[in-house]
Amino acid sequence: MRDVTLILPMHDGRLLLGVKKRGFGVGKLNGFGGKLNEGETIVEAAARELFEEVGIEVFADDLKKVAELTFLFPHAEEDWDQVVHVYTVNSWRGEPVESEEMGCEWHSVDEIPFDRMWDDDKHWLPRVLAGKFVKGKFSFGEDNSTITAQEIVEEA
Ligand code: 6OG
Repeated sequence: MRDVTLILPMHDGRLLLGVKKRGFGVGKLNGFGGKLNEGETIVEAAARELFEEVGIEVFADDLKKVAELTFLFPHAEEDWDQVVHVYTVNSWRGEPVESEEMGCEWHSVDEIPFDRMWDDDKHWLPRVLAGKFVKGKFSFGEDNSTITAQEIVEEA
């Protein structure tokens, strides 16, 4: 199953999110990230995606892994299934800026608009925001959007 990155920049009790403008998950509010290029490590890919999608530069060491999520789409093509490696980062260079792929909006961690996000986010993101490491597995139904089964394990 392919490895994918998802990065959540955080500052002052707020989370940087963006509306995905094209491709997988179009229209949904999400963190930043995507597939690995050939020869890249997961954190190298995460840093590259952050720069490409929202214009900020991070050191790989500043990325903190906070979750590993497996998403299964039994009603879609097999390449939809993926393992998403989620990181937070609270230190970067540059100002976040909207790109062709992603919008860019700040949200208070107390008021995350889960209704604009993937169905799984309301289950794992609050735990990550509470400082937990989360391992999760989510299966999606025929609409490829609603969760039909889930397992979540929290690690301290
Ligand atoms: P591209 O494949 O377009 O990047 N992603 C998900 N994020 C959340 N919150 N929930 C999901 O539930 C997700 N499935 C994928 C990983 C897709 C981006 O979307 C994330 C990547 O950051 C199913 O390059």
